[in-house]
Amino acid sequence: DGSELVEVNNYVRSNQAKPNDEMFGTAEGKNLIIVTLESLQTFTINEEMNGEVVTPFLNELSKDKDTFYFPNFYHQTGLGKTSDSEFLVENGLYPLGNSAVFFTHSGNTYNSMAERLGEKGYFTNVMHANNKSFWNRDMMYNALNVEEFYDVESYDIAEGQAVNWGMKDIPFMEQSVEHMAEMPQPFYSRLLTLTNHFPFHLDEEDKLIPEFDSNSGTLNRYFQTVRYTDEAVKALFDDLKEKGLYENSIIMMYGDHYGISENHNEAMGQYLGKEVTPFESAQLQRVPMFIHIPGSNQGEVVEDVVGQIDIRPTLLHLLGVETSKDMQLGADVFSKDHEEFIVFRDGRFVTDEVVYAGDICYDKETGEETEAEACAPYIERAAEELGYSDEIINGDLLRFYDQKTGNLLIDETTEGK
Ligand code: GP9
Ligand code: MN
Repeated sequence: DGSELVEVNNYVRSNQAKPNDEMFGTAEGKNLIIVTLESLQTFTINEEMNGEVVTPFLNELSKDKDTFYFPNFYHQTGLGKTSDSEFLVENGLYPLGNSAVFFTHSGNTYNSMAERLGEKGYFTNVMHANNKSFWNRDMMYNALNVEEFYDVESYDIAEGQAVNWGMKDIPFMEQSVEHMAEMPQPFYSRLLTLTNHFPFHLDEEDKLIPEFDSNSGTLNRYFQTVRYTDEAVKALFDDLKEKGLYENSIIMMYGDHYGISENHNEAMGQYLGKEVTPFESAQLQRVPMFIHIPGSNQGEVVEDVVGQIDIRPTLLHLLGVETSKDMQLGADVFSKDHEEFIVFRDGRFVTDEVVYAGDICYDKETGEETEAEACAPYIERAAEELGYSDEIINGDLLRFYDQKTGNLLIDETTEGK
């Protein structure tokens, strides 16, 4: 009957972070472009592989005066991979631990970011050159109130423009921007890239750097496909400028999840020059996040520990949309109340001081095992945070919530009975 919502609501309200007045509304009325960078991990950013720069464009962007770059941003996805990251972005809730939420809960009521921006007059859409039913996206996007899905049918894939899982990222960017040029403004577009996906295959002409030289062909090729995706992001920026869309847009880009699994620890250790312990594995769950606001001039590298759960409040606040009544977890990364405590979907967590992984408490600075007491208070909180999110999804609790007023649509007199 929705009575569980009382406790969930109390938790959400007491964990809310107030927006930062200086940042709130700084991008009001602008288009929002979110780019999901397939399988992109932070260990490739501002680093070299055998003397080759892997992400030249993103490196420059990370230092740009209009970019906030977050090197300590963690993914929080589970079995649903890309779709889990989409779920986090849209809802500010965690995906589920034992299933792909896009498949199992597309019939739920949600109050997505797309819905909020739609109410503000935005044209909301997702662009991804794959079959519309992959990850059950067509169904879930209806539940999320995404107005239009530009799926594979919306793209002309010429000879030589597909590799690996489908359309190459560079022509995808070009045609996506052509679609944007036709959209009513302001728009909210989410672009999902595809080329940097396991097993990381490329045509010869798209190999811009050599392979790595470990015993893992997967890791060896990964650097090349990352290098290609970097070129595609550059193409996106160029195309947006050419179509006159750049100035009036903010561009947020994030890695969806890891590309290199623990099966490649030995090769990964060779690249990193150190053994991949549970501590290092957790740190390898960092994926990059960039918030690029043309003309902002306030850009910086933000070292705080942040995660995908924080995206929704952060972006809505930048666009001048209040979220104090929203049923979301996570916090605006620019808020002074943002707490450095990020929970992975599997229960591991990271704070500014510790990393908890493999049931071991590590000192974040040294990577050495530290006393269990340093992690103890967070273990329960991590379970609680995931538990409340799961309750919302499993109980379809947003049915009983009016986001506009913050009212619970339940009979409070029967509550607890
Ligand atoms: C498929 C793309 C990749 O459409 O999103 O999916 P993934 O395997 O990364 O979840
Ligand atoms: Mn993915």
